[in-house]
Amino acid sequence: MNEYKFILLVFLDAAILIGLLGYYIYKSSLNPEGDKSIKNPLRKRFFFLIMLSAVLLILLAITIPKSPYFLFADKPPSKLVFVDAKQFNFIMSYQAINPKNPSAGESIELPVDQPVEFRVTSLDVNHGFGIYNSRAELVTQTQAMPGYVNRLRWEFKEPGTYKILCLEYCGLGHPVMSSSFIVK
Ligand SMILES: [Cu+2]
Repeated sequence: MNEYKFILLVFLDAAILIGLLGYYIYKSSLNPEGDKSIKNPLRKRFFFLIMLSAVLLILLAITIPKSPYFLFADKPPSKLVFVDAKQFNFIMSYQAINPKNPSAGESIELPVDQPVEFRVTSLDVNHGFGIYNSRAELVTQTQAMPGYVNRLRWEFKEPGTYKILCLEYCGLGHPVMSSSFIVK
């Protein structure tokens, strides 16, 4: 099971748990006089809030360190790829791209199991830079914005051909805006 499925499962379990707790408290509040064991309904509510806070704190503690913003922050990338998105393709190069005279780019090959860095920008409008594996699963992504350079670090675990798709509607050619690179 990969970590994303694990996180999803944790969230689903927590949602079910919170739902069950809420239902239990709702049921027990329907006829408080009938149940002599409930001396003070506020105590139950307080207990529920404490439990809810504990569950939320645990979830935050598990998921925040897995936030992609911290991924590979302490590892120097072994390869740098410059990406300039432009209606309607992606120009990729190992060298910085001159925005005034963008070249056609070059075909990119990246090493497996090593951190690499994409420096993504746009030459016209906002685009998305989504990387898909050979099973068409989204691996990682960032936005391509004119005037900004977004750094995307990743370590590819599987060799193969990865496809890049634009993830933001950028004009009539958006559906065909794609590119690819090889990891080996
Ligand atoms: Cu697009």
